[in-house]
Amino acid sequence: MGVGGRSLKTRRRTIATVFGLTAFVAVTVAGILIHDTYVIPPHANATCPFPVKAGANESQCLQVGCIWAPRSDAPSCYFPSASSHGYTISDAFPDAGAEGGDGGTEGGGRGKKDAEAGKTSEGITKYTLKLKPSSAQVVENMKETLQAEVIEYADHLFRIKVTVPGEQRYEVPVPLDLPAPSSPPSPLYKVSLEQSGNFIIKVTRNDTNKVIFDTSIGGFTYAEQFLQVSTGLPSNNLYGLGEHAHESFRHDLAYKTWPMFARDQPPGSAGENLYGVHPMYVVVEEDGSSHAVLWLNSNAMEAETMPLPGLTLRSIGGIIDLFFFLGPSPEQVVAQYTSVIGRPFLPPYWSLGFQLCRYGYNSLENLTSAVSRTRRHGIPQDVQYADIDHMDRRLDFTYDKENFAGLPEYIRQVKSDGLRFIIILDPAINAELPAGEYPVHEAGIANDVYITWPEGQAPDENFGAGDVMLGYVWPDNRTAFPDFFREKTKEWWKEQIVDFHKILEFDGLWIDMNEPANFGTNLDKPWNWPEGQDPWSLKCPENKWDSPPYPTMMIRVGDNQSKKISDHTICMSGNQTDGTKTYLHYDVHSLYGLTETIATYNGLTEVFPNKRPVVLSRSTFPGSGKYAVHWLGDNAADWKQMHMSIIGMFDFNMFGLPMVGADVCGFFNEPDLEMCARWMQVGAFYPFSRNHNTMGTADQDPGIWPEVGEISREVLTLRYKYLPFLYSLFHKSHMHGNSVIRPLLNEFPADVPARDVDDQFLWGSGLMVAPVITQGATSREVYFPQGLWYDLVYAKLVATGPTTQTVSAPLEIIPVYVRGGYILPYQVPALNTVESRKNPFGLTVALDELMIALGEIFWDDGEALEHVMSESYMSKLAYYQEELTMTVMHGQDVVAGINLETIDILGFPKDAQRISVNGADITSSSWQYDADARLLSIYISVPLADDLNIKIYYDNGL
Ligand code: MIG
Repeated sequence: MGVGGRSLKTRRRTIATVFGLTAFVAVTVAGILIHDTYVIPPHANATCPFPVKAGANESQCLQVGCIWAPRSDAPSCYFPSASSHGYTISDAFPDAGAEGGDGGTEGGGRGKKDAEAGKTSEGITKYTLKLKPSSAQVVENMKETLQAEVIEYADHLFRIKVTVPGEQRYEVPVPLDLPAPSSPPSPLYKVSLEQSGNFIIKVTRNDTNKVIFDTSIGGFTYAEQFLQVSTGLPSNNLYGLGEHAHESFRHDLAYKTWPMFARDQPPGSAGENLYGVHPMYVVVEEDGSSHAVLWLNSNAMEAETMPLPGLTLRSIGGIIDLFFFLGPSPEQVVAQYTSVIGRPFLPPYWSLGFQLCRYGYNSLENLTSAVSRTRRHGIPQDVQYADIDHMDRRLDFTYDKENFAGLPEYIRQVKSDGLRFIIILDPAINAELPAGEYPVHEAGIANDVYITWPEGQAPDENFGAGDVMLGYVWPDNRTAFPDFFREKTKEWWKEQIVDFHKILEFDGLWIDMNEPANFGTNLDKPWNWPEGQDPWSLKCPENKWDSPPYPTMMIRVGDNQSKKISDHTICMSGNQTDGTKTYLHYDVHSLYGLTETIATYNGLTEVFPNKRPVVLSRSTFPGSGKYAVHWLGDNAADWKQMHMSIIGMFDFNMFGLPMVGADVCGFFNEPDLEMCARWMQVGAFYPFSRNHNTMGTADQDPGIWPEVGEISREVLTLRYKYLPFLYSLFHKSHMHGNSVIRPLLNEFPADVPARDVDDQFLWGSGLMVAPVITQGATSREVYFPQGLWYDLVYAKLVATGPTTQTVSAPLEIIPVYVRGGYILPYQVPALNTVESRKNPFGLTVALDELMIALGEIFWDDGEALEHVMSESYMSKLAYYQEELTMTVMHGQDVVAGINLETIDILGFPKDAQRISVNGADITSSSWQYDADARLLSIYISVPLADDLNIKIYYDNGL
């Protein structure tokens, strides 16, 4: 049935509360609220961002048909409400009034549709929309006629797609995993697209009857190069949208604008658009039910928050294509989202180990010293990197035979000790070396792999490059940019990877600068242009793509020197092709990282057949999580950035890319001992844990300071101990789409204080980390949600939530807690995972109030591709009524010879009288009870591959 007047009343109340206005006029005619008669205050409407150039003044605002309503703390120009701006549904709906409201036009193929609504097939309903003559004319080329489709897939999933009939507009060519459209049996939602003839999208959550999406606030605009959707939100709890440096996880709704367009931009605090693009948000509704909306679009976009609460999304190309994920739990939202964009890949076990990198070792000797320092301090390490300074003149697929002489031999040698090696690749290929000097590029030209100018538009002087678009990045000459849409490019890239692996036996690849970055675009010359040469830079022509009418906020934030969307990248009019279709770089710019990631992933599977590849990518897009690890870019040694790294992890876990972390101890600037120690501690709980810094700064690997070395050894040893737990979480994420790193709200969505906690995080459900991220602090406040919380290291109950406690945390301590009710599998740690994987296992069993705990362990050989989609390597752990059972569901081959040896039961009330393992009593010397800690430790030796049943007899007073 239609949504009816009830929720509209709710909406009006919300507006009234926010703005303190009392002057609402609602006219009720026979129980029908007439939308048109609302007096909605302009500030409750979507911001009208035109004209952008000089900042709107009154006459400019009025000239385009928007409303001028100046206020010091808000924008001054607004769209008229949806009753005059936007579209009408060109058909009539006879039953609208009968539904007791504003004309519920059902999406979803369940009857009551006017035949004229369009061809309706199973699960798909189509509508024709007409632009109202009264609409604000904010930009030229407003579309007169649109087609809106509601496509239903499942109870929790539907899509609203708005296209222009008769026009082949660009649509994001990223494959999605969608079921066939069908009318779901019991949808969690209701969609209506019409109120009083106005095209207004309204989505209601059925069980709470809450409106979760409502475009009646105006701002539905569809023009050639400007698309906008604006919605009221059901609560202030807005999360997501990326990639940005968010200073708080929950969004500030005071009109913050966040541009989204892939850019080589270090995280700052001015709301810049960073490396990747993730146009999705999550809202936690008042009762904790949560939903997500993805606008699948790869053009330059921006999101603007509103205190209403509301959100405006804009794009300057493509189509409007909104996907709704109804949850209702925040974890279900992530799982539903990744079921569509692709489940996260399962990282090989070794990549969960500690990783060390820096830009500017400048010699093999400096690199090997860092590795030795790490070893000397007993700090576990699995991966060592070489950055661009290991290359010969910064040419991909080469190494510097002077400063890095002996690198191939060194890599082979450390590999035999269990260390892995990852090298960097940049997309920009030196295009100007003399013939015979750089076969990589010659093969590139021969195979036509590069992004080109549109036909006939290459500059007159193009330095012999034909129609290839040239730029300038790290090499000493102009560079060309591979077009990873082309089959030939993928083949060529794969060959380079395979060939170079014959020289340097890397284990994974790090792909940087893939926004793609270009230096000095539109400027006189790049900052690093060779001295003495005639100044030159890539200059983008004037056309509708390189100078779009609405360039988005991105030209006004950060270091956008040329004030163009091509700033620091290549020209928007550039051409790419998949062989069938030609794409404008304008449309596919933000997919550069994803396409390079896939090409690199496929190259690595060629080198390592049947092994899971590691590709670390800077630029990402929805779907990247299927292939990529991501680091949060060029942060700085700064306490605030340490905090933001936690928020960044939350964001990327929501974006379906859980293998994420920030540069530990900061990339730019130099940390002091205290900062690096604290950062090593929090970084030990990043899924991707890598210490990395920039050229020209002092070394900051943990062995540099003896104190940091000691602290790092301790905390990384703790990480290594619980890697089986982390690995099992990744498997779960891969199989079911769960997050790995979780904000508290994912586990406690109805807990109001938890919605704001972004300086604590969970590994899955069972482990909570509360790092110290404040200079000088030796204690911190920790919020413990509902339940029992045990200190992980001291195995002692410390809190019964919900409660906030001040906990002591001197420099050598990072507070980490196990949550009652969970079993964490662990393994005796070692200096790397090759060694630790041979060690015995243990279980940390943390009992809840009912003395129950659950867990699971996924165990395989740690790298084979074929295990990836299998549940058969999973064991379920359960402790219930004094009985611990482990049901093993995996094959035996890969775990043969590994034993389960220690079981720590936290929160056990008394010493045991008798313990039996698989039916046979064990001797009393095989367990130990610490009455003070209430910790029962049992020592056994059972092959991990076997089922297990442990029964504990004790005097429980019954
Ligand atoms: O503009 O390869 O984000 O991690 O060390 C610098 C050198 C280029 C940027 C990457 C950073 C890397 C650096 N790169």
